[in-house]
Amino acid sequence: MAEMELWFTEQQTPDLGFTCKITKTIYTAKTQYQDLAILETKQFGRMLVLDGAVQTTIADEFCYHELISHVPLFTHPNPKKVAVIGGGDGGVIREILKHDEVEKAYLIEIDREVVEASKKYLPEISYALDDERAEVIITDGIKFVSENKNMFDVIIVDSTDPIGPAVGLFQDSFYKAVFECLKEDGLFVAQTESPFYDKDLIKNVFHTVKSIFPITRLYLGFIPTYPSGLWSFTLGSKRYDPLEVDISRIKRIDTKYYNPELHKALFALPTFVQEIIK
Ligand code: AG3
Repeated sequence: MAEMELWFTEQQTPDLGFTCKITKTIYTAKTQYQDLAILETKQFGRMLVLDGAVQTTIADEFCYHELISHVPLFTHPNPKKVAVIGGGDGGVIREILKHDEVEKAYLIEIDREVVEASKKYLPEISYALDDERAEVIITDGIKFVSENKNMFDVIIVDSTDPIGPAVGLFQDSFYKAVFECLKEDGLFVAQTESPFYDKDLIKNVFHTVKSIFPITRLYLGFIPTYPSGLWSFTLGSKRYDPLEVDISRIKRIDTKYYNPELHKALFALPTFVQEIIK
């Protein structure tokens, strides 16, 4: 008898699905905040899924984790204290710790079960959570940034889509709190979804950040498993402009996507994306 085939579909839009063949369901749980699944896919290796949305896979996680980390960290001349809001899989922490000058990287994650499942089933992504420079704090990121002032050089917002537990991470009051939580020359980056499907969101976030931070920039990357593949990141900065970085001074670190030549090129936007943030 032929083996039964199992397929997982993320419904990326009401009218479009992204489907992968599954060789094994490694783990599923209903946590306090969301549905969690770790699947073994044929195409991308292990995959973390939250509320039906692909968060990361072994094959393409480097694209997202490098882009959201190295752009801000190489824009700040001396990032010592860094916080990640969300990102319970630990991929961003792993990239941050490639920077020797970072003394401490905090992971502020609301859902303990995401951290635990990632540690157990996605060690390639999560291993740096055990580093002595990393500290995991299980709490609401919104509460954390509101309660801490003038504390970080860089904040990276590695959230899920703006539905469910992450809604508040896309609101004006959160970006204001991020501003206060940063040191006087601090900067932050947030993942801000697909320029193809989420134009209104990108527009709103960009203009909100622009009304709070002296420097606001949008950059793009390619993440194969995310809706449309084309993904945006919004950067707000108090002093340092990513476009003013002297790229000859960027240290070579071990990366597969990011490199110094890309640093400024990532900010060159297709015309339809320029239109979104006009
Ligand atoms: N955070 C962004 C995931 C967004 C994906 N959206 C979707 N598949 N609809 C990823 C967390 C990785 N550390």
